[in-house]
Amino acid sequence: MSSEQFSLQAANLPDASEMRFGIVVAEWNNHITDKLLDAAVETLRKAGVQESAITVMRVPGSFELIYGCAELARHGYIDAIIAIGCVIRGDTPHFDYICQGVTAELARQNTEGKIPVIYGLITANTPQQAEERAGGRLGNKGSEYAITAIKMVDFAWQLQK
Ligand code: DLZ
Repeated sequence: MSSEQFSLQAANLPDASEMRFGIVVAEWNNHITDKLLDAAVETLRKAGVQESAITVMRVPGSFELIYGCAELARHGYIDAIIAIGCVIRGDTPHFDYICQGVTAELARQNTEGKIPVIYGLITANTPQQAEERAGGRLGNKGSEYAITAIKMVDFAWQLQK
C-alpha cells in the first residue's frame, strides 16, 4: 500500500465508533512526536472514534515506550495501542540500541500480548528526515498509524465473531 492509499478516504475503514485506543508518546524530539500524535488523534476522531475512547500517555523517551505500552495493555480498557516515538541518529551507537530494543520489544508484545501494538517509531538519520514524516514532504505518519490501528482492531474483532 502506498502512502497515498493511506488517506482516510482511500482506506475503506470499518466502523470505529465502538473502538478504544491508547497512544503512548515519547517526549524526546517532541517537536516531531507531538505532530504525529495530533495527526493520529485527528484521524481517529474523523474515523468516528469517541474522544473519551482515546487515552494518551506520555513517557520520557522512545525506550520507555516498551514499558508504557506493556503497562497500558495490562491496565487499560483499550483495543489497540499506538506507540509514537522519534529517534534521530547521533554520534554514538545509542540510536541503534534504542531502535533495536524498541522494535524487538514491540514486536514481542504483538505476538505475546492480547491487543495489537502499532509501531509508530520514526527512525531518522537526520532531523530533516523526521520533519518530512511529521507533516512535511512525505505527509504525516501519525495518520497512517491511526488507520492501521483501526484496521487491526477490526481484524481482531472479526476473529472473535
Ligand atoms: C538518550 C536518548 C537519545 C540520545 N536519543 C533519543 C532519541 O533520539 N529519541 C528518543 O526518543 N529518546 C532518546 N534518548 C532517550 C532514551 O529513549 C531513553 O529515554 C533513555 O535512554 C532513558 O532510558
